[in-house]
Amino acid sequence: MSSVRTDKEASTTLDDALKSKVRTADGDSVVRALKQIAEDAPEAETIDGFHLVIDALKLNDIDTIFGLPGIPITDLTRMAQAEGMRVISFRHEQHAGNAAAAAGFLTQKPGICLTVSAPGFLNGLTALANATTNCFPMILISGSSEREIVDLQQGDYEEMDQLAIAKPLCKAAFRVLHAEDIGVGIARAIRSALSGRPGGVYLDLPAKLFAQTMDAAAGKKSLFKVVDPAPRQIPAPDAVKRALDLLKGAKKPLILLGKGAAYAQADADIRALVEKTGIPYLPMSMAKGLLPDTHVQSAAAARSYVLQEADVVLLVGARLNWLLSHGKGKTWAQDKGAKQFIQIDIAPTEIDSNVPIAAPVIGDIGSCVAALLGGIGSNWVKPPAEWTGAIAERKDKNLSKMAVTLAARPSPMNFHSALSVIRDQVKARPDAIVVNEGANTLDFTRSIVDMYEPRKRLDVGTWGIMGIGMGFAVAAAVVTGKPVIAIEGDSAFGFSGMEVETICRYNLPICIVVFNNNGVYRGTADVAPTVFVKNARYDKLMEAFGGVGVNATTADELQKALTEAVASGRPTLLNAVIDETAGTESGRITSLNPSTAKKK
Ligand code: ADP
Ligand code: TPW
Repeated sequence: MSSVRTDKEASTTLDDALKSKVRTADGDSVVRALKQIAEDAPEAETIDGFHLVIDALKLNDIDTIFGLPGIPITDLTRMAQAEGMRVISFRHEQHAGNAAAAAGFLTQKPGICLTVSAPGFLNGLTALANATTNCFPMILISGSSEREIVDLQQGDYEEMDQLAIAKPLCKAAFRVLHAEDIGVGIARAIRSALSGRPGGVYLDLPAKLFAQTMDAAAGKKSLFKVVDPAPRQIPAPDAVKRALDLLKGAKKPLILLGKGAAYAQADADIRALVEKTGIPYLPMSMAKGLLPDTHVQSAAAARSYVLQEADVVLLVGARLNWLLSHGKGKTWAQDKGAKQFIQIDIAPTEIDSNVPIAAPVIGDIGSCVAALLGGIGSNWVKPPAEWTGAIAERKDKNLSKMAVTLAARPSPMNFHSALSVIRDQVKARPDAIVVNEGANTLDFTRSIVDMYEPRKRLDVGTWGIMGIGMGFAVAAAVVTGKPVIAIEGDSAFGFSGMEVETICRYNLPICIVVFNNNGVYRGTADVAPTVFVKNARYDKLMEAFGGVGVNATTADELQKALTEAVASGRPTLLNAVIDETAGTESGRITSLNPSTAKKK
């Protein structure tokens, strides 16, 4: 590492030179002395750590940084901007981190979040852990204090052993100490985030690194573009055959699509697999739109029935976690006879995590689905009409019932009447991206608002985490340029609400609809902790920063304002006034809540 002259070494040399020349000098001779030193210096062209980081990212086709400035990140963001990168600056690091995660999910490139040390780093860490939990590729890059001071705990400004703290919360964590290792550090971070099961990576860059300089040519040589960062993983032929044999023998087969399938961008083959086999399918929430929700084979409107009745279930990029009742119990009617699972996943250790998997197919979804398709010839027998007919019957019944509820226009609005308006708007603009969080607001939106295109729905994901709203919305608008409709519970919105300023600052085409029912879950309760200020006007928040705010008390008002917002592309917040008695505690997952479960 001796070839690298650190800033400290550089300034020491300058100090010594100055001291020797100006011991008795006045101001003018100091300037003259400095000029002389500069002229005497060898002509070698150098590059510093800042530019090596920027060049390494750009070389790997990363063109956007989400972050929040502070020493030394401010300089890095300024230089990145000057070098043509898009820098989106947030009001809180968690939202910058969430934006990076969503960008990773949407683009298959790791989203970058840049923060300062200790508190900034910790604020970004929730997003990093959430990205890892959801299998979204992102890289949290944080500035940090000098190792020498951190390790001796000498009390630096914002001192913290960040690498150690990040390690258990992400897929991989690295630190770069020397300028010539920046290329390798960025490459390892990118490959770790993207390969195999995607996830979050932490990259620790001590402040001192940015000011290090090295010979420009050697610096350039030290950077490289990662070759094939997410290598395909081809499933074993015997695993494919085992899966096909099981599927062929099924009387009541079901395909379950998860957000891994959405991430994989194997849209055409997934659709072909569903349509060629004729097997009914269920999308998990972020897989909605992989095939249009109105597709004849969608069993979403008969969800409980198909989960209970299916005999063979093909999981495509979906884990049998709490969102699928762990593949056990009443939801799956496991007592009625063994249900058999085929599971496509890139992570071999996911298999058997909850129930035994009869036919694991390990590989990337694109390759696995293509291999299954290859084994489905013209002699494929579609599922019995008894099965598909029974599903269709239940679907029709449930959809007709739902249509009546959606057509009602109660005053004040309830979740259904407000969501029927949003449902129509998304139908009219299927390219719009829906961001969704809350409890009742989440559950009702998921079942009522049909999606028509892949990767158009972003939500609270595997953790059911509140606070992703504005970060996800900003990323969706920035990386796709499409209109975004963020459907937010009033509590959920509060977690990231200050980012409306960010939305206005960048003039993003985002329309936020706050489902304002005066509290967490609902506005009436015997316990005060869940109740908010009555009749709050969230629309005024947006107006404060120059966006459009509308207080919508009827479905007609909501419809007009939403249509205008999506058409105009202007930052807009619609305060949708919802009946404060309409929600239930924890939405539809009351069974997870000990206090309400007992009451049942
Ligand atoms: P959902 O919440 O929609 O059910 P999960 O997040 O539980 O989905 O599951 C996603 C699964 O997809 C993870 O187990 C992950 O390993 C897997 N996965 C992600 N990307 C790919 C890919 N390209 N190929 C195969 N499996 C993938
Ligand atoms: C980081 C717990 C789950 S849902 C929710 C909270 C606080 C808010 C529900 O109220 P909201 O929606 O948004 O008004 P609605 O439609 O029911 O009225 N902290 C984090 N994540 C979670 N999940 C919680 C708390 C929670």
